[in-house]
Amino acid sequence: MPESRMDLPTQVAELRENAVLDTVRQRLEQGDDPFRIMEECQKGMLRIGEQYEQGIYYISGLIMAGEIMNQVGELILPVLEDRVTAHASGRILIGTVQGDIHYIGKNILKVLLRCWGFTVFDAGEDVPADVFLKQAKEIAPQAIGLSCLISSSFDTMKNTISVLKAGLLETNLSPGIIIGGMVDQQICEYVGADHWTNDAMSGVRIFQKIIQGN
Ligand code: B12
Repeated sequence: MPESRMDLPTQVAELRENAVLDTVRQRLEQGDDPFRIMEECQKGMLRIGEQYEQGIYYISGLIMAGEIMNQVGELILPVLEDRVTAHASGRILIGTVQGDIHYIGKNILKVLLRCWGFTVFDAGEDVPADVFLKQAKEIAPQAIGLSCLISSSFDTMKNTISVLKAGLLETNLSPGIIIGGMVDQQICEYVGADHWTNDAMSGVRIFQKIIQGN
């Protein structure tokens, strides 16, 4: 099938970089919902992940997928920033836990949170627990978001949460902790987080609830 007739998730899953970017540009020009476009790209990324597990793609496929998603982000995020007007306010610290360098989802979350009026501090990727704690003490966030996409970092995430909880006891801070990425309810319970999601927009809603409840 010619790549221009493939749907967007398939273009992403087949790493058709130019076709993906053309489709995203066209759909943005037509006024399509940027969230929907992002969701469709994420679907394609999930397929890439599955094909990587099956040995159809190698690490180079993941790298290429990351590059495509970064470029999609460059097209979509400014449109999102223009569309959404800020209502909320509050301080949020986010970062990807130690051992994990995935940042695309975290960066999408950061832009969305800023669109919704939050002040967001991004600790970056591969962030050790003591760095999260140091930043939390300096920034005094009402909520903390931890991103994690690889199962080998679940224990790091668990450790980060216990270091944060223990370290903040002596302060008057008790930020809600939300985890996101390749996580679920079971992992949320395992690591001792307060909430979980694998969708940035529902993440924004959870942050709103936590901060409004403070
Ligand atoms: C691109 C990619 C890479 C790129 C990352 C580029 C970058 N710097 O970010 C590169 C090539 C570097 C990479 C490396 C690796 N990767 Co990789 N990667 C992917 C891939 C294909 C897409 C990830 C992505 O960006 N998705 C798109 C974004 C938008 O989605 P998202 O991250 O889920 O984020 C959304 C939500 O989850 C949410 N969100 C994310 N974080 C947070 C946080 C909070 C607080 C909230 C509220 C919400 C939220 O918001 C986003 C928007 O809705 C996934 C496959 C997949 N299923 O996703 C594999 C995947 C995550 N990688 C995997 C693996 C194994 C690896 C490597 C170990 C490979 C290797 N052998 O070296 C290394 C790990 C390196 C490391 N130490 O971290 C596995 C993990 C499997 C597992 N169970 O552990 C996956 C699942 C592929 C697979 N199915 O096997 N990878």
